[in-house]
Amino acid sequence: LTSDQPYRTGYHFQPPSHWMNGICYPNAPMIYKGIYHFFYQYNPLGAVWGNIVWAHSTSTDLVNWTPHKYAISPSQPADINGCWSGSATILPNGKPVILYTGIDPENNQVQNMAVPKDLSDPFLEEWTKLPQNPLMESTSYNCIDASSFRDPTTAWQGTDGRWRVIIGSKVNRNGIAILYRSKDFVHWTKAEQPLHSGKKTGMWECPDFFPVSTTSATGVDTSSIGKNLKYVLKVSLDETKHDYYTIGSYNYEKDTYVPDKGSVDSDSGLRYDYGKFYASKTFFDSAKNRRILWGWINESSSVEHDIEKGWSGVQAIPRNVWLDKSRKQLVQWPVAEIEKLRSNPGHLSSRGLKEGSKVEVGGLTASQADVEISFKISDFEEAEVFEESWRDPQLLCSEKDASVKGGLGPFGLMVLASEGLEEYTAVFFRIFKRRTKYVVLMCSDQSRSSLDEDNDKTTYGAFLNVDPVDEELSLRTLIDHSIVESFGGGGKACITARVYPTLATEDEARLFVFNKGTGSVGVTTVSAWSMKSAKIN
Ligand code: DQQ
Repeated sequence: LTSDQPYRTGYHFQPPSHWMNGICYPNAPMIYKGIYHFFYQYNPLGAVWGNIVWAHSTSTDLVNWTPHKYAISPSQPADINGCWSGSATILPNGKPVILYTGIDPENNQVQNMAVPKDLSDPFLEEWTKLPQNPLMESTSYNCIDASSFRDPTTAWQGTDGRWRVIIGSKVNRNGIAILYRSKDFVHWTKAEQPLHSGKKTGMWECPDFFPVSTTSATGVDTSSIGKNLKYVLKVSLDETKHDYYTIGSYNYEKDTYVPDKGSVDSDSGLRYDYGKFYASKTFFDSAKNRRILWGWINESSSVEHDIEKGWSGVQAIPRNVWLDKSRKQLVQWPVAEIEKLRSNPGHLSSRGLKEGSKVEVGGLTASQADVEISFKISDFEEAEVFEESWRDPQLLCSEKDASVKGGLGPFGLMVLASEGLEEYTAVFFRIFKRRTKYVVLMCSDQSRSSLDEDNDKTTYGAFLNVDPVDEELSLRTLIDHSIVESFGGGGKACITARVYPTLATEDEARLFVFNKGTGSVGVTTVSAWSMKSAKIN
């Protein structure tokens, strides 16, 4: 089967089987009685979007997944035309509830609730919808457009004990997080003020609002209240298909969120991932006191290709997420559980990378691997001067792609490479001099990833907030057939790409470390493993 399906993943979550097609995004991830639940938007009838139901899988380790029957599918007038995104909330009595968007007979978006039928079933296979649904509706009275009113978040309790939830929306092209409050979780009242809004961003899909600790990397419950907390508001921008976030404060009295800096838009917003990663959602893992982020990675191939291969959409590896010491951004790292799939470590023969070096990391299955590498620069003489007009890291990475020789860099990894380098994806750094400091650029260059021209081979890039004088420059890349998921600077910048090599598949794929810059670069550590396949659905 594998040769017909060279792009199916070995350890990244996909729907059950390739003839059951679907597009998926995470809905309502949660942990209940020690079992992780993952729900996702699924089309049982095809490899394109439509006929949306909630598919459901569970896991005890976030690595291996067991499928269950659909948790929620259209049955009530309030969701007869589709069961769209939503979130789970674990109530103080330990009971999980789900709020989700239903599409009603008039194709209006409304918010509904479902509860487990049998709380003694750890798999929570059966869900009962409330007869009162819909619980929240847009009306001409409250001026919300019924086609832009969706994706309720996990609810949180305010200092007054009432529940709060936000719903994504827009007014003209201004994104808005509409706030609702409830005493009993069933009767919801719209607040006069939204929690937050943004200018000219377009629709805010799948908002997520959660506290992060300012004193440790451990996660906190969504309803936590206290001094040592900052808040994160993330929105998925329908117009650009990227997930943006800001870090800020939540005023418990006024029920408003104020970002410390910037806004959730393409100009100044921070992104979870500078490649493909959308409609993501976090949950608090009470078993391990961490906050976990799930994101959806769609295809970079044509719809025809999706239909031909019979599936579309995968999930990123769940990421632990916490506030960076600078308090200016988040840090993300693949959950530690994934490391149990590591086997057959690879090896690298040389440690110093002079100009033009290309060294193979051998002895592993390079189409399904986990690579960690650290670089140390001791001589910055060759660093080129950073030009102040270089605002857009993605543009800079595509202009200065992996084939463009530089001063310090490009250096990094060539993954999913064919023997003759007809195909490769390059994940690399460049270091520029900017006055007395240095700027680190991280790129994922897909332009030579496949000989098949029918794919989107856009190059991605991000600036990485690491000082290469004091710190080593680390890169971790999870390679999984058609996924290249990279974490720079210990998770300060993440870039996920989809690639479809025609030669560099299965055992033909190679892995190289390279340096195409004139300046020398030292490799301090390199660890690479073949990844065993997870049991997924
Ligand atoms: N897709 C869902 C919506 C959400 C969007 C429908 C995100 O609920 O806004 O499948 O891609």
